[in-house]
Amino acid sequence: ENITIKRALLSVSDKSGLADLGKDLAAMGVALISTGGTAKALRDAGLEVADISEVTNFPEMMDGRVKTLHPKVHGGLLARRDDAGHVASMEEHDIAGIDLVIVNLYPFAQTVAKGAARDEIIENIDIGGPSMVRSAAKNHDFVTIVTDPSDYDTLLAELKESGGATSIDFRKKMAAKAFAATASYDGMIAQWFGFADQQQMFPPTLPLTMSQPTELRYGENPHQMAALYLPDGPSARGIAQAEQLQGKALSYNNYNDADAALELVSEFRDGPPTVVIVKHANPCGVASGDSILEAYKAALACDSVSAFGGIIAVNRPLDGAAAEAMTGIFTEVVCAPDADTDARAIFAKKKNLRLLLTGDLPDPARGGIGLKTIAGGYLLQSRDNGQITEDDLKCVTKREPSAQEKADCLFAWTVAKHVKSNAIVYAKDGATAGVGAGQMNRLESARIAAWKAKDAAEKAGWSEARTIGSAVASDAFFPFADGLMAAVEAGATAVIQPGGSIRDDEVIAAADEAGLSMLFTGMRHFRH
Ligand code: 93A
Repeated sequence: ENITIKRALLSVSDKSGLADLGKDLAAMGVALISTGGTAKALRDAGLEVADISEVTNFPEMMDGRVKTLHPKVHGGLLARRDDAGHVASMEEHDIAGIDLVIVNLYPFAQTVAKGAARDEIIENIDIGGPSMVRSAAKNHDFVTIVTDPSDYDTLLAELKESGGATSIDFRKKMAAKAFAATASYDGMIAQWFGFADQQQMFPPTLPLTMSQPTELRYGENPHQMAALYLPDGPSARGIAQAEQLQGKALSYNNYNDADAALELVSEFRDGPPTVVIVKHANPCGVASGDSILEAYKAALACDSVSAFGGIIAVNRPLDGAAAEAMTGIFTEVVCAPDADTDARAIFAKKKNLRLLLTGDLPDPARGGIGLKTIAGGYLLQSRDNGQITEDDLKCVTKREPSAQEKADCLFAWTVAKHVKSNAIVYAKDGATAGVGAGQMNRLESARIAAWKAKDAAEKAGWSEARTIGSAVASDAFFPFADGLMAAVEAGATAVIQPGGSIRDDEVIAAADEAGLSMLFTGMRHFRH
């Protein structure tokens, strides 16, 4: 049924297009009611407007927190005009019907985005606006609701076409849009609470609101469908926000691997130039150096076989020399905070290589959540943002580590945090020497890492594997001495691990006997 618009309530934060809309409505003989700022804007445009306080017989109060929350407003919005009881109530309480509502809400997301303080953010949680939007949308049999300035033209076209009325189809469509708008608005607020008080508030409020998904070519395998979702409100920066300069769209696996690479290199945000090479979400080479070029060479030398088709992340803007070296073998994706014109030109020639610019690297210590599906449910945990410093290390052996051993221990430990468990990482002079990932026991990871280091030495023509004189990190404690002994056999002289096994004494004794220096971190980094 068509409903003629006689009385409209306008209350908008985004005042774009307002004056023109007001003029057109007034020209059609529609009476206008408005809240403070909106009324002023309409008057400035030469229009006649009734203040909401005239309707409610109450002043706008409490800094505007209470403006439209009144039965004279909500009665006018919610009354069914074809219901005798409702109509009687309107008459009894002198409530006039409102036929059209033009509302958009306090700019909550924009206030968060500009880095406002908590008080200002809270003040920008709109209460009266969404209430009017929901009242009008619920009563769309009789009331038209428009929440998006880009719909003003559609509204005017509708009114012109129907002689100053709207059709039920139009009102339904706008009501659906209105509920979507308030749902996403509240979703953003809920998300902000979780985001602002990450550590204090757990479990966080779900569901999180998400953008429209971007479809990906396929999932982990070609027979699986896949899509990328971005949070609708505030979020940490990450691979999902990176700017892609060239190459075809990223695949599901590319996103997953690039995320792993960026997360690991971010641990070195404040460190020397560092390069991470990732394959199948595990690092296969990580190194720090005097330049990105030097670091890349050292990272590649760790496992040049696996690096083929890998994903690289760096912690400094890319220059031409590093870019040139990186194009020496096939690489899927390179992520960097930025790239200079030389680097961009070199990559531009490699059509299949995707260059992602991330801007400043994310804070490795930030909060956040990890979400994983299991059949019939979801597992959620806070992000592994655990970090240790030198002060947290406890030497449990007779021999203290040398400065270099300690530095290599910390380096290996940081890498091990980002390797699938069981993780064993050998490192020497700020570069990984061997990475053992994803085995079902720690001994095998230790053996595989050592074997790979030997292989790398043969390929590079070095006289010995770089595990000789290395530091070794284990993501969880050694339950027995055997894993440790495999590292000793490989030539490691220093060990870093959480400690905490019931057989720690046995493991410490074995370390002392082998002349090792062993550090306990007191923190575990399982990653599955
Ligand atoms: O502070 S509120 O939650 N309380 C209210 O009663 C209320 N009524 C409308 N916010 C309220 N509004 C919002 O004010 C609207 O959603 C709109 O965004 C804004 C318009 O204010 P003004 O007309 O003063 O610029």
